[in-house]
Amino acid sequence: MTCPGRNFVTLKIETDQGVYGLGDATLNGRELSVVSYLEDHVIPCLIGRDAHQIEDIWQYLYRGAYWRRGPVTMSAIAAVDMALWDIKGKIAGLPLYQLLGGACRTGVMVYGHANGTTIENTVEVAQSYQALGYKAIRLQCGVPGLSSTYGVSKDKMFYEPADADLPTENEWNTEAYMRVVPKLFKAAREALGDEVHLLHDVHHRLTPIEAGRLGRDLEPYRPFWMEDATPAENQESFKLIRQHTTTPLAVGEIFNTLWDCKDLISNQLIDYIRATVVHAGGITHLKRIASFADVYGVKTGCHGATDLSPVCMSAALHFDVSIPNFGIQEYMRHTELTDEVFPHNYSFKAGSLHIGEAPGLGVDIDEEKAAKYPYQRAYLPVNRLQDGTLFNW
Ligand code: CS2
Ligand code: MG
Repeated sequence: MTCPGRNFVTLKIETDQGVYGLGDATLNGRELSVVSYLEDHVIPCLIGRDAHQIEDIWQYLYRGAYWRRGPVTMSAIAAVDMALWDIKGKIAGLPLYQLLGGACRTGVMVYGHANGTTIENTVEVAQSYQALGYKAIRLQCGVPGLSSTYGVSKDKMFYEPADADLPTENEWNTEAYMRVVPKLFKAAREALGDEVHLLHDVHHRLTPIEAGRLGRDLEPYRPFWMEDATPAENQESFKLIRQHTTTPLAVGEIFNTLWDCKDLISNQLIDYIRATVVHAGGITHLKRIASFADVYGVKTGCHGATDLSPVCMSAALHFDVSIPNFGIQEYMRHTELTDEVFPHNYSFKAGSLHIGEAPGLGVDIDEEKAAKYPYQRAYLPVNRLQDGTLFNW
């Protein structure tokens, strides 16, 4: 548990041969639940096992828990899985992607986050990302009349929504939001040109028909995707969105198993699956999801926010570079302090991340530095309509 500006949970598995592996177990706002799940329920069962038996250990932790699925359980299993793959790569003397079938591409295309309080300022930040070489940029801007909204922060290179010891309250107005996003995309296309990929995160805030309308309003500006258009517990609801728009749909950063997205994928209701290594059971399970998605022409678009540690980002890049149906990787940079605690090999060049050739994941943790930053409780915000109704954040 370390908090170099934000909380991260890291699992370290040591073998009796002195080789160790790392896994990210960070669940934003519920970190201590995963620490307890690991320390009190998982680790006692791992002592003495053969670290090479990655699949058997995955099945043991998934089926053996009886209480399957859920973000806490699957983040804990993910951390064990990442650490075991890290160990296997180190013992083999190979970067992990070589054990996953080798590289299918020369680099991993990423998207950065341009955000601003107004359309003008968001477009300016987007131009600075374009100048840095990004080929894909997410656009999030303030909503006139609202004091706060998702995705807009004072920091322009990273975004940390877990901002207080108790949940801060954001306010929301769907109509005002739906008026501003098409204007944002129109201005961005005019300023950035036709080639750059433009993305947007609705963050679970529309009804299916509203999402259909926004998707249609954005079609002239050809978004790369519209993310989390509507809450996805009811996978059926994406049929309604699909009936009204050809704007590509992405969903899944809060999913934790294939079962959360099986119907969305097999009915081709989405175009990108956003499930990520740390919250969807690790590399072993995420490869299952990607293989299933490949059958239906659905690509990956892994979540990669600041609250997923450099350990997860490293694991994700080995996954991204080695699967046939890679789509895009989110890349919210980490602070310098975080990068000092988690030295890593990946690097950014011309719009892509490159994982490097170190054996295993290619990331480490400086435990001495990590110990200097104790846990600081931090919650994600809650969101209310302007009449006080509790809504989706
Ligand atoms: C967002 C995240 O990156 C994204 O697409 O949805 O910022 C998300 O809100 C945070 O990861 C939640 O901790
Ligand atoms: Mg998102």
